[in-house]
Amino acid sequence: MTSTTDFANDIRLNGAVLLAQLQQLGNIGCDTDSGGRTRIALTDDEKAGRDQLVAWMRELDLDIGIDQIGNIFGTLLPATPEEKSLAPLMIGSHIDTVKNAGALDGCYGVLSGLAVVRAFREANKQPNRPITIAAFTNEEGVRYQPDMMGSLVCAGGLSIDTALQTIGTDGTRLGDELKRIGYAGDIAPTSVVPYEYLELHIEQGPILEAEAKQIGVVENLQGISWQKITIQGNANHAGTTPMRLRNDAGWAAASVMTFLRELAASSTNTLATVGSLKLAPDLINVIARSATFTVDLRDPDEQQLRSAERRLQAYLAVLEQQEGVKIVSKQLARFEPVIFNTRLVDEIETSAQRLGFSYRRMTSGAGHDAQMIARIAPAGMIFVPSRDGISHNPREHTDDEQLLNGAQVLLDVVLQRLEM
Ligand code: HGY
Ligand code: MN
Ligand code: MN
Ligand code: MN
Repeated sequence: MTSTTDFANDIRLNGAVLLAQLQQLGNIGCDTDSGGRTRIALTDDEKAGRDQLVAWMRELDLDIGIDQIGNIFGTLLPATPEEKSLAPLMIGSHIDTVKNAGALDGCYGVLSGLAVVRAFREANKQPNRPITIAAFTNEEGVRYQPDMMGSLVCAGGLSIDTALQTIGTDGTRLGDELKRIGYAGDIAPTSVVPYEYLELHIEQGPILEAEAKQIGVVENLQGISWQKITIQGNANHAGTTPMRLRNDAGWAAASVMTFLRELAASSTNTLATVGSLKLAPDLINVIARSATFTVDLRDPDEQQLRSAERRLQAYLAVLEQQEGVKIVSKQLARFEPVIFNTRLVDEIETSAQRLGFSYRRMTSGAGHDAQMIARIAPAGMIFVPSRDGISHNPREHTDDEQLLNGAQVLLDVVLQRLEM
């Protein structure tokens, strides 16, 4: 019976392959001018990324499954039938990106999961329970909302039928696109229930770098509220219409943005973002007939998030009266804050200590698939620093050494959780 240390000593991370695969995956859908890559969910470029991942899973001789929402699972099986029948230790994240993205968001967690199973393979060892690497569909949610959709369906938070019917911002139906790229699998998403779930991710924020910490031990994730707001006013001549007679949808949208900035400034942790704004008819000398924009509200405290939503709705009601416009808001996504499983959080902290890394406990500002899987299994997250705190941007970067630190902690936690 090998002790954990003997067993663990044989199992070593192959950092070179991990770094090479991050580079290779990062080249798929890459735009040479901006240096960013765009692999928006269910596009041809994302299919190319999926195909590459599946090829790497095949090289590791993993048991591959695709579920009905296109989540990709690669499993390293144990030796005995009893062990094979156990719920898997799952390591997951996503490989879809926003537009003009960095190479690490999501991909780092999935490929580090491959690195963990590669360490077993190269040491010719088998785990005592299945280890499943998951790449969840449409984590970013930029084309089809809500975001984190694949893991949400896996966690039973959205029915597969509703998900497949989703119409994207480009008018396409999610189910058709999934079929078109050849990833409409047959596994029932809710049939995949992990024993525990781990996600390694770049912080995508400035804290670890500012405090010169190597590892983030994530205790909780913020709540997220996404809305699409449409304001209908009256198009009119910019030169002949007195200011007091206008129903200006553009001005109304701008006043909501100012209101949101003041709301966030007056609260402890609430963040408010209007990331997309379209005016029509979008002409220099015509008062805007309509404005369509998105609102992204976040807060680690559910009551604060609800209060921000209520205050926004109250402001919109007053604005409708004052400006004589019609305002409709549609909820695109709504996730409550999540507190991670303390046993796993403690395990991650102990691993960081054992490996001699500086670390701090922290909240995740971004949403992650772990937020969904935490509904069905104990989940934990590990962060590594982001240079200048930048993400969702081609300048996203984490040093190789820091990337390997995170993967080391992931491997160590896996070995501890398997108690091999
Ligand atoms: O928006 C988010 O935080 C997630 O990455 N979709
Ligand atoms: Mn991500
Ligand atoms: Mn992201
Ligand atoms: Mn995310």
